[in-house]
Amino acid sequence: MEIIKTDCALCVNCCGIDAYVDKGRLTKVEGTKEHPVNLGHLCPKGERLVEYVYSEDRLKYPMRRDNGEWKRISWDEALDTIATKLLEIKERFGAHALAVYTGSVGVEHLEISFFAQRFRGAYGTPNFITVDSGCWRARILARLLTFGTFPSEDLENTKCVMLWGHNPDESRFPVARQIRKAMGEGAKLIVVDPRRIPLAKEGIHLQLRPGTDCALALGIMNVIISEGLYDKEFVEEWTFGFDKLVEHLKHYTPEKVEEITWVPAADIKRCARIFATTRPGGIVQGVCSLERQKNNMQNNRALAILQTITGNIDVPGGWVSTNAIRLTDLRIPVDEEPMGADEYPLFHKAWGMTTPYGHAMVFPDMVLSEKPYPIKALIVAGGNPAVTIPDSKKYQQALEKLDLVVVMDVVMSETAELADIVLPASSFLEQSGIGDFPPVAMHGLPYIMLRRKVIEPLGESWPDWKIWSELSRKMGYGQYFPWQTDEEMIEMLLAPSGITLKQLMDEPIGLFYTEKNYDRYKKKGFRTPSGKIEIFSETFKDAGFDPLPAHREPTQSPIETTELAGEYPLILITGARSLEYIHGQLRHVPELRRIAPEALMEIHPSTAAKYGVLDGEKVFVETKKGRIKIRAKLTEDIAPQVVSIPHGWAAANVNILTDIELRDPISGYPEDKGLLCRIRKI
Ligand SMILES: Nc1nc2c(c(=O)[nH]1)N[C@H]1C(S)=C(S)[C@@H](COP(=O)(O)OP(=O)(O)OC[C@H]3O[C@@H](n4cnc5c(=O)[nH]c(N)nc54)[C@H](O)[C@@H]3O)O[C@H]1N2
Ligand SMILES: Nc1nc2c(c(=O)[nH]1)N[C@H]1C(S)=C(S)[C@@H](COP(=O)(O)OP(=O)(O)OC[C@H]3O[C@@H](n4cnc5c(=O)[nH]c(N)nc54)[C@H](O)[C@@H]3O)O[C@H]1N2
Ligand code: SF4
Ligand SMILES: [Mo]
Repeated sequence: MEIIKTDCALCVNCCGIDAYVDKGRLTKVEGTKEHPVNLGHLCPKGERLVEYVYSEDRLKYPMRRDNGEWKRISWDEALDTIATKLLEIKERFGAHALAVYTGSVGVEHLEISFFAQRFRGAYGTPNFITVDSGCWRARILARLLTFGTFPSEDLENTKCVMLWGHNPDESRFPVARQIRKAMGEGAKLIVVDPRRIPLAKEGIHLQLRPGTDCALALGIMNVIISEGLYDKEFVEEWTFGFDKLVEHLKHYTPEKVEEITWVPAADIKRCARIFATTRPGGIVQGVCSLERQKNNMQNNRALAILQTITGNIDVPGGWVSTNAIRLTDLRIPVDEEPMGADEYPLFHKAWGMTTPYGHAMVFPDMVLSEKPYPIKALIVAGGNPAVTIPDSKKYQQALEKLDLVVVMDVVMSETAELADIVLPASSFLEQSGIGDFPPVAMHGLPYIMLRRKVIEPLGESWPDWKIWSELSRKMGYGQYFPWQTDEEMIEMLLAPSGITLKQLMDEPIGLFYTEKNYDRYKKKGFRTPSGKIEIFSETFKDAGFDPLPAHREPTQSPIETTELAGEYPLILITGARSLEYIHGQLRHVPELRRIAPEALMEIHPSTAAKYGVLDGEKVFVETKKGRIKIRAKLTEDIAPQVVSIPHGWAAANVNILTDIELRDPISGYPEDKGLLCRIRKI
C-alpha cells in the first residue's frame, strides 16, 4: 500500500489529500492533516473520490455519434476526423469560425485552460470563451480598476467579517472554518444574504432583497461618512474622488435604502457602525452571487469602496494584495478581437490590459444569427455549458446548428450528449500537474504544490493537455507542442516562477512561494492612473457608465416592472451551492445521490401556504422564459418573497428559466439572481 500526497481538483478549494494506492488501484482517500487549506478535512465529494474515479459512467474511449447512436472509435480516427473538419472550416470560413470553451474545471485544473488557449492560438481563432464570462473575472476587473491590484481577504488577522452573498459551509468549507476560528478569537460577523445561511445564525443577519446589494453598500457608507466613522487620514492621502462620493451618498439615507433593500434602517446603521469601528475588517464576498446580477461591476466597486473608506486596505486582517506566481504564458497571440469585445469593451480591455477571453454569453446568438460572421464549430473542455449557461434551450439550439461539436470530458455530460465526437479525458488523479495554484484556490494563501499522479489513466483516456497536443500534431501545429510527459509539461510551466519540479517533488504538501505583503502602497503607491484608489472612476465615466456605483433596479423588478411583477410575483435566486455537488457534476456518484437525490426549491412556509404547497410536493416554476417541475423544500430560512433553486440538475434545469439576454451592461455577466417567477401547484 502506497500513500500519495496530492490535492483534490474537484473544486476551487484544492484540499490536500492522502491517496491510498494498492497494486495500482486507488482504494481510499483521506484529508491531509498537515495541508494548510483543509487541515485533514474533506467534504463529501472528496471522501467519495474512489467512487468518482471508478464510476461506470466514466468515458473510456473516443466515440462518435452516428445517426443518434454512439460508436466507439480509435483515437486516430477521432483526431483525424476532427482535424480534417477543422482545417476545412478554417479554409472556408476563416479561423474565427471555431470557438473553444473551457468551464470551471479549466480554472482549478489549469493545464486544461492553458492548453486550450495554446491550441486556439495555433489554429488562429480569437474565440476562446470560458466561465469567466459569468464567474470571478469581473470581480478581479472591478478591483483592478479601483486599486490597480487585486487585494483580497486576510482572514487570519481579521476582527470583523462582513460575509456578503456567500455560504462557505457549502461552497468553501476552509473559509467557513477560518471565519469560525476568527470568531472564536473575538471577531464579529455580519452576513448579507436573502437566505438565513448557517453562519447568519451565528452573527448579525441582513436579509436583503436579491439584486439590491449596491444600494445596501451605499447605505452603509452613508452612515459611516455622515457619522464621521471613516478613516480620514487614509482617505485623504490615498483616494481619488472622495468628495464626489460624499455628495453621491446623500441619495442613500438608511431610510431610503430600507425601501430598496428591505433591510431595516436601524440594522443598516448598527452594522455600519460595527464595521467601521471594529478594525481590521474584511468583506468576504461570494464568488458569483454579486456577480450574476445586473449591477455586477457596480456591486463589486461599491464593496471595494466600503473596504477603502474604513481604512482596511493592505493592512493585516483587511484586504491584501499578494504577488501571484508567474507561470509560462502559453498563449499565441491572435490579432483579431474575440466575440463580445465590441459589446463589452471594458471586460475585454482596460488600461492597456487585454484579457484573452471572448464573451461566452454572446455565443448562442452569434451562432444562431451568423452575425457578424458564422460560427461553425465548438470544442468544449471541462465544461457543461448546455446546462450551466442561461437559457439552456437557446444554447442547445445553437449546438445543433454547428457543423462540429467536440467535447472532452470524464463522463457523458449533457453537453457531450449533443456533441458529434466525445474524447475521454483522464481525471486529475490520473496525471501530474500544478496543484493549489493560489489565484485559483482563492483561500488567499500564496501556496503551490505538485498535483501528483495517483493511478494510470483509465481505459483509453488521456490527460487534457495530451489531447490538445495530439490533436495539434495531427493538424500540423506540432512545433507548438513539444512536450511528451507530464513532467516536461510541468517544468515548462514552472520555468518563470523560480520554483523547480524537483523542489515541488521534495515537498510532500507543497510550499509557500511568497509572504503576504502589507502596506505595499506606502512603498509603491497604487497602480492606477491617479496613483490612488479610484473611488471615482474616470475609466467608467469615459466608457459611459456610472463613475460612482449607483443602485439600478434588477431588470425584472417588483418596483419598476410592476405589470410583470403582477404576473410573476416571486423573486427567484439560482445556483446556491450544496456540499454534495459541483455545478452539473457528480450526479453519477451513488453515495452523493443518496444524500441529495434531487433538486429542491427552497420556499418560505408562509409563501408555500398561499399556494397550498406542502413540503416535498412538486410544483411548476415559471418565468417569462420557461417552466420546470421541481420539489419544494419549506424553510423559514429564506425571505418570504424569494425562492431559491440550485443549478446543474438536468431534470429540473433552472437555466430553462433564466434569460441570457439579461446582462450587466459593463461586464456582460448574466443576471440570474433576482429574476421574477411564479409557482403553481401541480
Ligand atoms: N460544493 C460546491 N462548492 C462550490 C461550487 C459548487 O458548485 N459546489 N462552485 C464553485 C464556484 S465555480 C463558485 S463561482 C462558487 C460560488 O460561490 P458563491 O457565489 O459564494 O455561492 P454560495 O456559497 O452558494 O453563496 C451564494 C449565496 O448568495 C446568496 N444570494 C443569492 N442572491 C443574492 C443576492 O442578490 N445578494 C446577496 N447578497 N446574496 C445572494 C445565496 O442565498 C447564497 O447563500 O462556489 C464554488 N464552490
Ligand atoms: N443559473 C445559474 N447558472 C450558473 C451558476 C449560477 O449560480 N446560477 N453558476 C455559474 C458558475 S459560477 C459557473 S463557474 C458555471 C460552471 O459551469 P461548468 O464549468 O460548465 O459546469 P460543470 O458542471 O462544472 O462542468 C464541468 C465539466 O467538466 C468535466 N470534467 C471534470 N474533470 C475534468 C477533466 O479533468 N477534464 C475534462 N476535460 N473535463 C472534466 C465534468 O465532468 C463536467 O461535465 O456554472 C454557472 N451556471
Ligand atoms: S472541498 Fe473541493 S477540493 Fe476540498 S475535498 Fe471537497 S471537492 Fe475536493
Ligand atoms: Mo463559478
